[in-house]
Amino acid sequence: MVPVWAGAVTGLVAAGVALGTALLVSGFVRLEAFPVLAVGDATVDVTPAPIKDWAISTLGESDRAVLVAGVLVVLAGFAAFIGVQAGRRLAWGLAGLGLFGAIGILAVLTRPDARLTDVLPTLVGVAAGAGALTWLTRRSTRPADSTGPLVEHSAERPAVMWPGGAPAVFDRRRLLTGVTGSVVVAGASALIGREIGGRRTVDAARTRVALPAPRFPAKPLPAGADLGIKGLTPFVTSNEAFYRVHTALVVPQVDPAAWKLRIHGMVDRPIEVTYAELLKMPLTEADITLTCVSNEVGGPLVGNARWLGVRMAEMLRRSGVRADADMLLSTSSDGFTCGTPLDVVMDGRDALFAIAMNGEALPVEHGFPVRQVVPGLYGYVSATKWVVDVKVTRFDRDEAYWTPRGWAAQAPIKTQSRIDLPRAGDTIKPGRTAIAGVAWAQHTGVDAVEVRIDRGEWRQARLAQVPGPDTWRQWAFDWDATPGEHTVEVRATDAAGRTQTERRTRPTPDGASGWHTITVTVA
Ligand SMILES: Nc1nc2c(c(=O)[nH]1)N[C@H]1C(S)=C(S)[C@@H](COP(=O)(O)O)O[C@H]1N2
Ligand SMILES: [Mo]
Repeated sequence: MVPVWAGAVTGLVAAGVALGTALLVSGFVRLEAFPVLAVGDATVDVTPAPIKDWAISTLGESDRAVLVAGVLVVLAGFAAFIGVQAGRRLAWGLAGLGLFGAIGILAVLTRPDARLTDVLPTLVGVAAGAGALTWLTRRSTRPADSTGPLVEHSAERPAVMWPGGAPAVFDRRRLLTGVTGSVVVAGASALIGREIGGRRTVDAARTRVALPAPRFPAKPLPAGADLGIKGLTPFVTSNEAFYRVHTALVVPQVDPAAWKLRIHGMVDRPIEVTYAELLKMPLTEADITLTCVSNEVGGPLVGNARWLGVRMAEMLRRSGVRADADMLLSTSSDGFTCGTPLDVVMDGRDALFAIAMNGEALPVEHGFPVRQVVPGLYGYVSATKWVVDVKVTRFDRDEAYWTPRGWAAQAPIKTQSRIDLPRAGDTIKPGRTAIAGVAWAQHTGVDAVEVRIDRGEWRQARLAQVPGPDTWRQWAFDWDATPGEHTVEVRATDAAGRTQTERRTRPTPDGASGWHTITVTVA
C-alpha cells in the first residue's frame, strides 16, 4: 500500500502539473484566466470589508502577493490530501481533483470580464493533473508478484489492486523518478506560460502613443512649489514612486486600438468614443493630487502628478445628461466600479478622462489607456483606471464596488497634513532642524499649516507655493531641537478656514481624520 508521505507527494506533484499546464494555457488565452489568480480575485471580492481593510493597511502593496501565496498554501494542503486518497483509491483522488477544477472554473467564470475561453486553462490543467495523478499513483506501485525487491511497506491488505487482482506494493524508486519527470514538465510549462503571457502585454502599444499637445496647458509650476528639502516628499511624484491601489490581481492589459468608452444611461444621446477620437478632442493639462481613502493619518497612499486628458464634463455635455441624474457609475475593463457625484464633475473643476501622467502615456498599472481623475474625491469614488463605461444614473438606483463593502457612497477628501521629516522614531542632533511635510485639501486648497512641540503653542509653518487648490502643499518649520524625547504634531487649515479635526478615526467608512503625531529623540 502507498504510504501517506508518498500519497502526499503524488498529490502535490499532480497539482503542480495541473497548475503548470494551466499557466501554460493561460499564456495563450490570457493570464487573468489562470485559475489561482481568478480564485484570488474572487476571494478579494467576497472578503468581508474589515479583513480587507486590515490587509490593505498592514500589508500595503504586498497584499496581492500575500493573497496569492495564501491561495497556494490552501491548494497545497488540498493537493496532498487528494494524493493520499488516490493512494487508497484512485477514483477518490480523481474526484477531489475534479472538485478543485470546479472551484477554479466557477472563479474564472464569475469574474466580471469573464470570457468562455477563460475555462480552457483550468480544464486542460485538471486533465493534465488527473493524468499525472493516475500515472504517478500507478507507477509507484507494482504487482506484488512481479520481480524486484519488495519495499517493506508491502501491505497485508493492499487497497490498490492491479488489473488481474494482484495486490499492489509500493515502489519508492519508481515514484521518485516519476516525480522528478513530472516536476520538470510542470516547471517548464509554468515558465513557458509566464513568458508567453508576459509578452502579450500592451507595453509596446503604450510606447507607440504620440501624446498631442494640450489645448489648455497647465500653468508652469511656481518656482517655490518644491522647497527642495532633503527627505521631504517631492512636489511631483514620479510615475514609478506613485502609490498603486486596485482590486485586480493581474494588471488589466487594454489594447488602445480596441478600447472604447461608452457613455449611456440617463442621457439624450448615448455615445461611444475610440482612443484615436479621444486624442483628437481638446486636451486639458492639470496638476492634481490623488488620495486613497484607505490612507491612515500620516500614511503613504497619496501622490501628485501632472495629468493630461479630456474634460469629463465636455464629453457628458455631448451626450446630453438628463436633469434628474446625480451619479456617474464608471466601470473598468476588469469590472471595478466607481460612483461619482455628477455635480462635482460638472462644476468646472479639472475632472478628466486622463490619458497621460507626468508627460507619458498612463503607465499600465495606473490605468492605460484611459482613467478618470477628479480633484477633491478619494480614488475609490472617482479615479477609475482602465475605464470603459460610464453610466449616467442616480445614487438611489446604482451602487459602486466599495459601497456594499462598508465604504461611504460619497467621499470628498478630508484635509490632511503629514510630517515627512524627521521620521517617526528618528534620533536627531540638537540644534536647528527642519520639520517638514505635505498637506492637502484638494479643490479647496491649504491656507495654513501649524506645528506644535510637546503639546505647546501651535506655530505657523512656512508654506511652499502651489499651482492651484488641487495639489498638496509642502510646508516646513524650523525647530530648535533640545535634548530629550519630543512629540511633534501637525494640523492644516483649508482655504475655507476649516482646521483639521483632532478626532482620530480609522479610514472606514469615508477617510481617516486626526492630526499626524510623531515622537523623536534628540540626543
Ligand atoms: N479599475 C480600478 N480602478 C481603480 C481602483 C481599482 O481597484 N480598480 N482603485 C481606485 C482607488 S481605491 C484608488 S485610491 C485609485 C488609485 O490610483 P493609482 O493606483 O493610480 O494610485 O484608483 C482607483 N481606481
Ligand atoms: Mo483608494
